[in-house]
Amino acid sequence: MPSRAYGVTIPTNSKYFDMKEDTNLNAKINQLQSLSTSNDDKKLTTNQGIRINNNQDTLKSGDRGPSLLEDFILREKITHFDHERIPERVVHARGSGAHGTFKLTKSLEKYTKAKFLNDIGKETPVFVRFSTVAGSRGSTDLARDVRGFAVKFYTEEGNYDLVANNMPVFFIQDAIKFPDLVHALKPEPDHEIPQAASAHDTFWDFISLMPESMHMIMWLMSDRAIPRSFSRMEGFGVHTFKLINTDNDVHFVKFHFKPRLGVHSVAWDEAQKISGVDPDFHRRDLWEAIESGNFPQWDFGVQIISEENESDFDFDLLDPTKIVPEELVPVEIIGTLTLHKNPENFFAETEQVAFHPGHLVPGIDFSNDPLLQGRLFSYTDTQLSRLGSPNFHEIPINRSLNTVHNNQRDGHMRQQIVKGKVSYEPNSIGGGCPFQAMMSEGGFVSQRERVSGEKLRKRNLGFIDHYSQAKLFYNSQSAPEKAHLTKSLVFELSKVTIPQIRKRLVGQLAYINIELASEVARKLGVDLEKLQQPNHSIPADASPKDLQSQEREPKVTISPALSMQDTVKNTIKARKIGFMVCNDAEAEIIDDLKNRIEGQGAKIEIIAPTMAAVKTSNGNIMFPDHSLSSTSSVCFDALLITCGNDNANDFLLPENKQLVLDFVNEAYHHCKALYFGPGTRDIYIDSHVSKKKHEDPAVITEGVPEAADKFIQAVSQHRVWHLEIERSLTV
Ligand code: HDE
Repeated sequence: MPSRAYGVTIPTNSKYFDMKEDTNLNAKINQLQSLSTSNDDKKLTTNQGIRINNNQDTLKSGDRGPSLLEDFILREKITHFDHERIPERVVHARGSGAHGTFKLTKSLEKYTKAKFLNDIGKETPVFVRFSTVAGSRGSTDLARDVRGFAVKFYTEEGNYDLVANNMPVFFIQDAIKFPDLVHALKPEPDHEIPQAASAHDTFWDFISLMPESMHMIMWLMSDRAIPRSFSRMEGFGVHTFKLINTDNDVHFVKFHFKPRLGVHSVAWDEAQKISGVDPDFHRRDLWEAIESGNFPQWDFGVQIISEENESDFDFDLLDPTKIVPEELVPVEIIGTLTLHKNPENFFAETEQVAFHPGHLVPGIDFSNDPLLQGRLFSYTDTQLSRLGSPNFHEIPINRSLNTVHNNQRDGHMRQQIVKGKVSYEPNSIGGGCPFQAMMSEGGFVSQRERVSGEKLRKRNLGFIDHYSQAKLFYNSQSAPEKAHLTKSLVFELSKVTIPQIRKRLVGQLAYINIELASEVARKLGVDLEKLQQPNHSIPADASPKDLQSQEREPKVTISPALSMQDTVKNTIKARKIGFMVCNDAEAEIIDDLKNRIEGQGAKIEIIAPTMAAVKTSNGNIMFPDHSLSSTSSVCFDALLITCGNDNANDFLLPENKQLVLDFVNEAYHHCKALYFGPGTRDIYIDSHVSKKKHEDPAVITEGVPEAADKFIQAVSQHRVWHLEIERSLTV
């Protein structure tokens, strides 16, 4: 039915309504739909359901006032407005979510009794929230930061949350240091600067005194911290968890999500510009990808380690600053995660969703990782202050598909109406209900584990080696990745105002790689020779004998899985390509390129000199998506440009030419693929592209054989990072 607002009729066949007609329903989405409402064709009411006759004027004494206190409609509206904010998350405040499905492709029955991991083909509804860590709710998506990758599986046995990140390790080994880490990372308390950035004194002060962070720092300074999109990030459970089967056998497990589109990132210069031009870049990408049917997908994988092999590694499996290299334990792919539906309401779903690593189902259990153990306390606690009530599990997005039956009652905003007199156990009045479930009936039983030991605050010596895996990460990077990592360290540390902190950090880098440390030292004006490095990794009470016993030769020194260079590069699906077009441009070429590119799942957006319609050579009209001044090259993965003949080329008009050159030059320096179509010779000549000295597979000019295929191939490669220096020399 068409809807009307102020005389405007929105046809029901518009894109907006199409997306509501969902073919991707699952049990959770059905449950949510039964709890949602729409205002279409309804009369305006108060919260008490009374129809409102005039929502534009306050009730006044005379038409010039004063306003009357008795105006309950005004009071209700303003009171609700005054209270419509809730505290943002203390970390991970900025986030974007989507619904989807997890489909099991390989049974893990041998290892776990968790039903959603048993039957091949089983589909489990999920809600996933991606986030940055440091910034507040309104901050930019492109901050250099870790990304949260929190997955709520609505299983038939209750909710299972895998509250993961896009990096497989963490800054600290023990939960007790988390508030210190976050205080150091967040804006400084005196002036609340900087927003969503680690490049400041307090963060690097803390890090320079925290050698266990050095492995994570390698990840954070790499391009993994500035992803191209959420759909091109990996996800990692970080901690070691346990799987338990029906015979109560235990296996350790590490969880992985591997993106079908590969792991790809933007350049740091680009990230900073995107933050200005489109701070919602990742959120928009996720939304648009789902709306256009380009559903983001990940392979879900596990690394399984038997209890007997727990001590086989040169690190402790409980240490969250370590990975289990894939060369030692391969990742077995067991299923596919697909995101296919955008939320209907950001606040109700993405903001109110409450994750918790302690939301477990039978068959999955924690390990004794001291970081994980602390998280088990934190997440319920934080929901109480953020969502305001122990009934947060009743908020629609948090509801389990399995119905909830227990004797907990009352509290702020209780929704469920539990019948009967009984809310205690044992009881006879209620016939003993609700009954405890036996293990065979799916009752959760914690893994039986022998524990003993003195009560003490001490770290195990197996956690001491802070540098081997930082080295492993650095050594596994390609040359351009190493260069980016070095540059970002220089950028971040250049923002540090206290020289002592810079020196301390350079000293830490020297334990990882001396060339890296020297290069950073040179650019910061630090004299590496003069640095006397205390080894902060040695606990005060460790004896030299203890330390010697910890020096173990790492089994893996290079891991190709850690380099984005080795990622998937065979698709242009969901790429966003800018097509710069002006009047008289050859229609045939535009149509051909557009059809081919869109046929492979990429999206073309038309950029014209202004928002005025463009008339192509055959007289057809094209409506631009952007004008030269309303967008920027950083919003696109690649650029195509085509114009009319040189006499009538709007791009060469004085008001446009510099903007066009900026577009082209910037895309070139960010190592993107460029296609120069007919009529673009002058632009090509005046741009930096023409100064190139060597063949460049990602610069395609009209007329070369199979130009369109070559362009598509270049886009699928993401970027020509190996040509970055060459491309920057053309300025
Ligand atoms: Fe979190 N973390 N965290 N964290 N975390 C939160 O919970 C915390 C850690 C992660 O989209 C908070 O609901 C402690 C590791 C994600 O809603 C809070 C410690 C990993 C999200 C909290 C950690 C994570 C959070 C803030 C150290 C990767 C966003 C709001 C002991 C495996 C979830 C909230 C979402 C959110 C505490 C460390 C991932 C305060 C105390 C390690 C993805 O409870």
